[in-house]
Amino acid sequence: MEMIVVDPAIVKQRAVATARKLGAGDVRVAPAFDDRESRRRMRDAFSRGDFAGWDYGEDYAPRATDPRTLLRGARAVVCIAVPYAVTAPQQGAPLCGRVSNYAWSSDYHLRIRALLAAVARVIDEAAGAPVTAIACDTRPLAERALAAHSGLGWVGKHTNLISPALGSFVFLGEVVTTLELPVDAPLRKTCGACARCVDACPTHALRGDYTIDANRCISDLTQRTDSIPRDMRPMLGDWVWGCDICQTVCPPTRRAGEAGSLQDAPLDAQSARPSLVALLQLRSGDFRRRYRRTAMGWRGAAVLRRNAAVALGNALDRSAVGALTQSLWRDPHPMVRGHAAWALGRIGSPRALQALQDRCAIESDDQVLAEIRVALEPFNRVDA
Ligand code: B12
Ligand code: SF4
Ligand code: SF4
Repeated sequence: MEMIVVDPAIVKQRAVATARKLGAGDVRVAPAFDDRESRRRMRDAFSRGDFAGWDYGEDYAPRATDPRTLLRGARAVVCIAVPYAVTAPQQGAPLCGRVSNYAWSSDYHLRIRALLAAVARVIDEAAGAPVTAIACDTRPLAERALAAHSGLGWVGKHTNLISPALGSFVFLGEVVTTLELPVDAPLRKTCGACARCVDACPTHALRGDYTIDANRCISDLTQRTDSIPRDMRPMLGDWVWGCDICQTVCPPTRRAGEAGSLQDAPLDAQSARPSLVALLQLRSGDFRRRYRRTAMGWRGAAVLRRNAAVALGNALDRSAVGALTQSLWRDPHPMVRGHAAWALGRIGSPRALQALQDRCAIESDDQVLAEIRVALEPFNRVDA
């Protein structure tokens, strides 16, 4: 690449214009620096065990809070907020689950990485050399802290970044660069006395001091690959992937939705409100066809079948007993059979209990057997 000397303010302008043309709702620049304050917050969170289910190594916090570890010599970070769907989908089929709006359409990682790559190209071309690295979700980078430093918004009590104009239903992405682009000022804003998200969270995951116990967050629980703790299952309600409750009640996000500044309606009602029985019966081939290209595609079909079993247990609808019984007998994954047993125990109809007893006589997996035995205990039933 030929070295071209360009005014950093013009490079910034071009980067911003490119990002906006490709769907960014706001773009601002933060300095790349060693963010000790966010590192302290992160370390405190890890030592409280707030992220016990995540495999954050010892070096995660120092790397995530210093973009210069991602790109040597980095001086600036272009922070980009891309709005996504807020429009409530039509009511789905009877007995349908609920998918978080961030997963309604095609996988955001792919869309945003394409946007970030285009912005990076603009900067590289202006510099006449590769001077950028991009990040969205999967790289060790404290994206919300960076967005807050750039002035895109503030970190709310639900721990998401809130843009004053767009609310919090925005994805974040970054282009880290060694070019010294002019930086923007952070906002001086907090949630003040508001605590709507804290009160609305059904699992009490939010503490109200801008921290979260992620082990209790439905978003985390629906994405884990092992069993969902029994005491948490009733709190999942009909969520089968992610959760939007704390953001849906958030005043700036509500205002943004009402102003119509957000986009992306679901592909169809089925994407947002899938039939729970269909999800419970989802096989790998159908999973690949339907979900591989969405943000729900990374955990596999068994996780979705498990989540559908939990939501059916919460729906307490006897019409699901047949499908749950089939699942208890036929699902190849013991985790799914175990959660189907739990759901049958919750429903507790004579047919559901008979299915549990019959299976108990021949089930060979210890964990499934343990689930069946607990499900057969009368105290486990909702009407007990
Ligand atoms: C792990 C993870 C999760 C976990 C843990 C969530 C959490 N609250 O940390 C789970 C699975 C629960 C999750 C859920 C969701 N996630 Co998530 N997740 C991540 C991921 C990969 C890492 C987050 C992380 O490191 N957490 C550890 C904590 C300790 O670090 P942190 O979140 O960065 O928090 C720092 C800042 O908040 C900062 N901070 C706090 N207060 C203040 C104040 C000031 C002034 C400053 C400067 C900094 C600051 O200090 C903290 C420590 O450094 C990020 C992508 C990324 N690389 O950042 C996406 C990300 C945070 N997730 C995202 C989304 C969309 C979601 C969901 C909304 C999806 C859904 N609908 O289900 C939910 C929201 C749940 C919730 N209430 O937070 C978006 C958030 C966009 C936004 N507007 O903020 C991100 C940024 C992905 C992306 N690129 O768009 N997620
Ligand atoms: S995403 Fe749901 S479970 Fe998680 S903190 Fe928000 S309201 Fe609570
Ligand atoms: S609901 Fe209120 S407290 Fe929670 S993040 Fe939004 S503004 Fe802050």
